[in-house]
Amino acid sequence: MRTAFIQRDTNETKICVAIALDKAPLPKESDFLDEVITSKHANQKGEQTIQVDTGIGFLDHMYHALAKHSGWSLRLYSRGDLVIDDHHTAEDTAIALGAAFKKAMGNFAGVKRFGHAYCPLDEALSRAVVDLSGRPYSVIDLGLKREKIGELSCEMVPHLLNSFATSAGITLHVSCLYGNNDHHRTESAFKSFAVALRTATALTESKEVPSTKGVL
Ligand SMILES: [Mn+2]
Repeated sequence: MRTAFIQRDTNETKICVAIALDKAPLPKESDFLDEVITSKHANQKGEQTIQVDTGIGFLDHMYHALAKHSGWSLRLYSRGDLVIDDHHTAEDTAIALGAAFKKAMGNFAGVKRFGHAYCPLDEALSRAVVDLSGRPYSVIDLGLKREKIGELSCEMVPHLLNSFATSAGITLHVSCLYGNNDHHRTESAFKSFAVALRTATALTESKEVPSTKGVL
């Protein structure tokens, strides 16, 4: 069962993340979040349960899209120092989510390892390429022009994708190739990341770790 539950508490943010791949049930320790997360905008139950509440609406929207198109169930709850700005919450939720993903993936045995995807959103098109390499690295080029989308600073979008890649120990390249609308550019980037991850994490028939080194 590729699932994980983690809590990450600092003076800046308090975060709980539960993740389940492969349509597995979410870890029971996260059930209390069902009572806590009452917002409607990133909250769905069906084949996938996805409940996200970071206190930043557009960030919830992006994590919702990431979970949905990666095929995850996800509960992510954060309360942070938004009275300062969005920086710690955006960064720390990405670190926590990356750590939960890494924990759920275990030793990365029997996965495809590589994945890539192009996803459009209307006029915008993004490309993501993922290698579950164990080598944290990212190249993110989104070309966002606005200062903010909702309450999320545009400068935090590449930073949080980098934070996820570092924490998860994956190599991630995401580019928005074109598009006029920054909401569309960002959402197409998250969707392409999700679809690439879904391919990379897909299970093969093998029980081996897909590396010439034998470990990832
Ligand atoms: Mn949208």
